[in-house]
Amino acid sequence: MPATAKRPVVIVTRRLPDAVESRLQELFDVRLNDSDRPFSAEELAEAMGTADGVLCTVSDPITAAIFAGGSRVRILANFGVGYNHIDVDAARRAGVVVTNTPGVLTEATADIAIALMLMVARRLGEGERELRAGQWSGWRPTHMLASDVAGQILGIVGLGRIGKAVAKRAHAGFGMQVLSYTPRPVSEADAALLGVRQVRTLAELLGAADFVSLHCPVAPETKHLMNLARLRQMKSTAYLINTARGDVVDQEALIRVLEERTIAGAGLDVYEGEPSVPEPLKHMENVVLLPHLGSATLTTREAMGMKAVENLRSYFDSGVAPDRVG
Ligand code: 8YV
Repeated sequence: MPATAKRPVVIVTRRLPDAVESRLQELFDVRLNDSDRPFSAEELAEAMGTADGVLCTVSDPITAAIFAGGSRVRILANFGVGYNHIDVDAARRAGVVVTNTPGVLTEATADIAIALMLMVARRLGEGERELRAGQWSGWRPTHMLASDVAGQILGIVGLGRIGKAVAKRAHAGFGMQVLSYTPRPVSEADAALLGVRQVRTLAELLGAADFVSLHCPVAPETKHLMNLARLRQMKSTAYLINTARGDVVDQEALIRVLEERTIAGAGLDVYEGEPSVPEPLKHMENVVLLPHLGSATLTTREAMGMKAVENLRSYFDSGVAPDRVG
């Protein structure tokens, strides 16, 4: 961009790591959100009307109505790989490009999936709560006996970047037998490298796995993929792990199978209707609840931010955004 050119106006909906905010200030006429308060629907609509680019996050539901009043915005640079909070068809109709940040949060998110498996199976949240409450009476052979992780069967639903990174950790690190169900199977050679056996049906995976870990995006085909019938296909000793999106699981059905002990427990990082989390889940000892921390390391959040910045910069300079999804 020539130094004399008028700089594009970019509105950023949430606080970002310092390095990312500094880079945005270097490149654009940027409006940061120092208060970090989420934008209301009215504020989002206003941003569409006043900015050339909006850097948004999962906490901004960008519905068709947001574009209704007409828009100046040309690009929505989403900070995150999942973009189900953006009505991409409405953006396209409004002539607005949508981008995401793939690749840079794979390892951090895979780590959290493994952490949830360990936490829920080994009763780590429960143990820590007991100790902090002053209820730990000391070591004893029968205290808080839990389930094994090493050597168990892990079923991965969706073998994209994050699913593969979880498979590698589970197979190489924990000696787990890894099954995967994915609409786009990888080659047998790649599956062998990952230590994964690809199964043809979700039912086969659900019936065999000790842990079912979700790694698919939300789309019409995957909304409530884990419904009551599918949850009931899981083993009664199995755990459900969700670091993908809350909407992939029918949350009411999950509460029901947990209450009925149809499955052994769940480790969740994402919810339907975040940040609200249903009360019954908060009272279950066999459930681990994290506040959407999948990508929450400083280096990852910086890398995500820099990717969003690069999408904006490249689009304003050349009309091409590297991570265009809509
Ligand atoms: C992000 C995520 O922190 O990238 C994603 O899809 O779920 C998270 O890691 C969040 O989406 C930020 O917008």
